[in-house]
Amino acid sequence: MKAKRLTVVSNRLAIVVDKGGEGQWQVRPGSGGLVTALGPVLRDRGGQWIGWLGSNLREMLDQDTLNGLLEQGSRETGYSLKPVELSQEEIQKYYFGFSNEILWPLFHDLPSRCNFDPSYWRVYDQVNAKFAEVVAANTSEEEDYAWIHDYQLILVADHLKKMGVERRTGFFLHIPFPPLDGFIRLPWRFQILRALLQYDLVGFQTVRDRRNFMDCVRTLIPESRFVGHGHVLRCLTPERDILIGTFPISIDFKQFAEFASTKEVQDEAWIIHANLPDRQLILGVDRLDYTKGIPLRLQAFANALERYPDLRRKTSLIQVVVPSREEVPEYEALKSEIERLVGEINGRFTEVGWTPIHYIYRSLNRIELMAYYRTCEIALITPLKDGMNLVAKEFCACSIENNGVLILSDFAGAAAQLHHGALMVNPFDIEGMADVIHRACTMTVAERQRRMEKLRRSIQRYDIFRWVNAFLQAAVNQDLEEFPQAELFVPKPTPTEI
Ligand code: GDG
Repeated sequence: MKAKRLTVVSNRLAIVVDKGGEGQWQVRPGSGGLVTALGPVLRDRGGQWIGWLGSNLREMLDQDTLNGLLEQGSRETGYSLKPVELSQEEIQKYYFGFSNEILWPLFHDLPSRCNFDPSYWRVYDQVNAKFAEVVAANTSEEEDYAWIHDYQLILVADHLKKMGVERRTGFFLHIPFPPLDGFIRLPWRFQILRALLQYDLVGFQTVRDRRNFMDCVRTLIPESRFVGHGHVLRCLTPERDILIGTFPISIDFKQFAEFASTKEVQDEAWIIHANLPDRQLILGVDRLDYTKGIPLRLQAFANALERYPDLRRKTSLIQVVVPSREEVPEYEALKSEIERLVGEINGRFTEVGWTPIHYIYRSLNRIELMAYYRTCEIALITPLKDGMNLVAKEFCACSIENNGVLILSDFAGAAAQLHHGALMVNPFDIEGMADVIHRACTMTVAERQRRMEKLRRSIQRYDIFRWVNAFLQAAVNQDLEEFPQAELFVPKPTPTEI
């Protein structure tokens, strides 16, 4: 049976509700990889998005105002928004606790950063049950396909089953899946693994992640086996059979390439260029996170300036750090470390008319971000581990003159697709990264173009729509195009979940 509506379920809704400059409540589109990726996919298709609004708004807003803002958000995004309400304790233990102090570091191979507090598990379980209730109330077995996203919501399908609710469900993990010796440290390893096996389809970013998952299933559930080949395999367990696949996420290449050539972006790019003339610009753009490898990257840049004096006065690094999880002490410590390093390196190398590192600690608007992608000749993307890394793909899409150089970590999911055209680095190797920075700065135009053409072709071919279609084909044997346009499908009224 064909699904008529796509329901996306993620920790955060696709909008941000906050107070604007004049103290008025406002709705803004959310930022981050998932919204960028799925917004275009749901728009005008009667799709819906279920998620948490990001803060405890019920304490600050009355019901009518909130409903009005959600309606406005739905009109602006082009799809229906269904909020899940969380209490302060739930936010602390499910989101900051289990998700970000346990699963995030463990899945990024940093178990020493985990805080295995048992109370986190109970609240994580309870919040996942809450999400399952909202899914159950707003979907039907015949009409919907519920596509659940990421590590915060691993238990949703399990809870739907426990509630006796039959739904077609798929799960996509945006972050890496860890190797067996990391995963088995998790005190709730059996529960997490068995819960993943309750989905009909589980998708991973790369073959590496799927292989790690298969190793864990084979070891912890020895009666299971895998059959098939290609990007989707069948996992047979004593309880049920499910599909597991690899679906590397991508971007709306065309939209990025077109937007990069608009006058607004060109004007902004010109301003950046005019203020930083006669030098090559290297760009780093990351959320504030210890997985992104920012301190080692700064050290590598300093090492390059030290060992290759020809780079001085001719090269600057623009490092954009987007505030994230600032309430967590570890993130605050990381911010201080980055700021200390920037100060130290600039203090050491700055000369009249040249500052080695331009550090920006805020979220850029879209025009500014595109302008930096266009102006900077080199992107330096060096996560210690990353599910994919969309910034790498966006930079290439915006390099419309084919003159950008991508320096990419071996441990970004994007490496599997982009290693042919990028300069690959080990993000733990400071001198190795410094050598590659020098190589990028001195690369001939012909080599830059040859590499960038290859990168752009690959991203254009496998864009966000290919990603969605590949997942939906595996899930319900259906393309995005086969989900009816909004006017053809009028969803049944459902209770408001607030
Ligand atoms: C997770 C996984 C995976 C960045 N700075 C600004 C800004 N951005 C946008 C970028 C990009 C997104 O945020 C960041 O995406 P990433 O993929 O790099 O990283 P995560 O947020 O950690 O995402 C990751 C991803 O999910 C998707 O599956 O690739 O591995 O960790 O789209 O453009 N946007 C704006 N201003 C900024 O300053 N507006």
